[in-house]
Amino acid sequence: MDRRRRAGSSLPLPKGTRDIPLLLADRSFDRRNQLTDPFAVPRRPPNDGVEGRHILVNGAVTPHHQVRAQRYRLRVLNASHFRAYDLHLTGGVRMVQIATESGLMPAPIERRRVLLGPGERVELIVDFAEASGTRVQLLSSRRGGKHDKRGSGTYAGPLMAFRVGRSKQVDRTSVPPVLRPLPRWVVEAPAKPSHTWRFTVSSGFSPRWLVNGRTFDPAFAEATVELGETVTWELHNDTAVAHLIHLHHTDWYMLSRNGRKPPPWERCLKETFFLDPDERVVVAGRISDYVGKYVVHCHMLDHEDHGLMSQFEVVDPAPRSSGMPS
Ligand SMILES: [Cu+2]
Repeated sequence: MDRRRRAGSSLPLPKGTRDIPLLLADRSFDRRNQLTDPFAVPRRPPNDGVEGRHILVNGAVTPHHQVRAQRYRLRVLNASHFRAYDLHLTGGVRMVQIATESGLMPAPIERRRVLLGPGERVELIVDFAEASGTRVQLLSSRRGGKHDKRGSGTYAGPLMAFRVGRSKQVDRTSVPPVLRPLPRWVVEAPAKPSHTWRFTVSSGFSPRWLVNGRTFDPAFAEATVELGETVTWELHNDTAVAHLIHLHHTDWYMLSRNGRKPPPWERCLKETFFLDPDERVVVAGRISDYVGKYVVHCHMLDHEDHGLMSQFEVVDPAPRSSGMPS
């Protein structure tokens, strides 16, 4: 984190009070405004997603924030268990994405809407000079079409409001056209996946989420990788609900989504991938730091708790043959 922050600190992006973290989480409360137990009613896969009745932004229900008519950097994290959001701003105010949960992107990208699943993060530059003297709402909407029918619907409603000052402000910030180049291993990654992580759900009275036919077993590693290797893996959602697949150890780069080039905002480093029903993505990562077991899991926490987690094991590279007879 420190290294990433230093890498971006020389850029002319908004700082200080114009750099705002926004944590989105849904929670339910009883009549005395105390948190309710989300697990009071046991739920089973595939219908085990717990949703709160209220959406909180930094712990408050539909809060407002006073801003000046200037550029701001909004660091948005979806910390909900299960809910996804399809974000946009009212009044036609534009959002320019500069970062994901893996830090700065190679270049900024203007977004009309931003789909954000649990565990995902985006950083958006918003220029409130486009809306001086008005109230700009941050909303989430339904995605429309098949996405809302198959257990993967997004929240619909207001999240918070920005009250934008009227007076014109000098703004010395800007969004540079180049933010952070991709690491070199991205172009060296094998095109063909060496392993597929396939997500399914078992049947019967006590169904569990499965990864390659197996529910989470802390003693088992599904794949072995050598330290220093760049691996290419496929993630395949073979279920009827969305999953947010999160891979530990390193940042990952998406090579394809459903056999096609990923959309521009996914051609960057990420560590959590939104997979709608039947979707397949191919991702590459350089295994660079430590040996040991690392998890791959759904970031919808109810799914993870009900088995949607697996592991890969990073091992020291096999000793190269010295050419000497033993
Ligand atoms: Cu899931």
